[in-house]
Amino acid sequence: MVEKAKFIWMDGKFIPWDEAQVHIMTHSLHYGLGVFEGIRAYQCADGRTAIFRLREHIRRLYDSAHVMQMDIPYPQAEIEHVCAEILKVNGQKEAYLRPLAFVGDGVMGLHPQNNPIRVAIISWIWGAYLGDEGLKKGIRAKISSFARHHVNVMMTKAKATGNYINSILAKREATALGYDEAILLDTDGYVAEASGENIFLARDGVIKTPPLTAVLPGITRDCLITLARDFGIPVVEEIFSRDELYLADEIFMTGTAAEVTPVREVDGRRIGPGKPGPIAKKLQAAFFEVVKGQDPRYQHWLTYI
Ligand code: PPE
Repeated sequence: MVEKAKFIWMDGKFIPWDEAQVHIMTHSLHYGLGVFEGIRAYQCADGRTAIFRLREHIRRLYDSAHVMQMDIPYPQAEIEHVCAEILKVNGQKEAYLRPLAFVGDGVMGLHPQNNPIRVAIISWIWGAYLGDEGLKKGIRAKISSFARHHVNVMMTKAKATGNYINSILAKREATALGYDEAILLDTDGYVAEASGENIFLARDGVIKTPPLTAVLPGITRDCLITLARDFGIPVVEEIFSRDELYLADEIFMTGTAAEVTPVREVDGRRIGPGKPGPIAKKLQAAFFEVVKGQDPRYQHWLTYI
């Protein structure tokens, strides 16, 4: 259960958590058109709170809305400002921020041209998405029987609410079979991403991740590519098949919620020695230093509150 915070920002103002309700005729509830973000704020080593890559997340929110032809009725700067404010009004030193834009009520049917675009920002405490043990020891994943969206069926560059039905189907299937996470292939059969994370493999000292075709352009993915290259580890963005995963020395997944989570098994095959490898461990440690403000090279990724 999500623990309630004091306030939620909705349609321009802060209101008590329990009052953030919508009408059943809310268009997005019926047809699944909405766009959202997930952003983490961390308490830094010096005690201050910093939102990680706020500008990039809000930019992606507006990009998603643009793709979906939803006109968010606030300037980007205001949404960024509210993300900082909500942490203050809720007294949170660390939190997960969830901006959500959706189509309100008005007409029904598939042409909701004049229905209002509504916006909410929620902040709650979210621990390790794939478990503390998963972060430390690695998780077990399964290739899903569900394919990731074809690029002309859903708009995969958009973080759209409806896109996530596919993720839920995959996640349910994998967890029902006793795995921690699902890995989805694209409609050509190549590895795409996990239900809520981008995916990377390492073999012989080279990191590989699928190109940005059918996958979400992950902001954590971008961080990991940058950090790896700074360490001098080569990174290629290239398509690859599921058996390359089986043969990897290391695999890890990245996402705002999942942070950097190693994978120790795929489809019953042990990955490398079956525990997090040196590259995943090094990058995970570097990532946590960056988000906590301990790496001077990446201060520009932090918005201090
Ligand atoms: N792919 C998908 C499908 C995805 O949902 C996410 C984030 C990513 C990649 C990584 O993107 P980024 O957060 O920018 O590095 N998934 C979000 C939602 C998780 C949820 O269950 O809700 C997240 O991590 O916030």
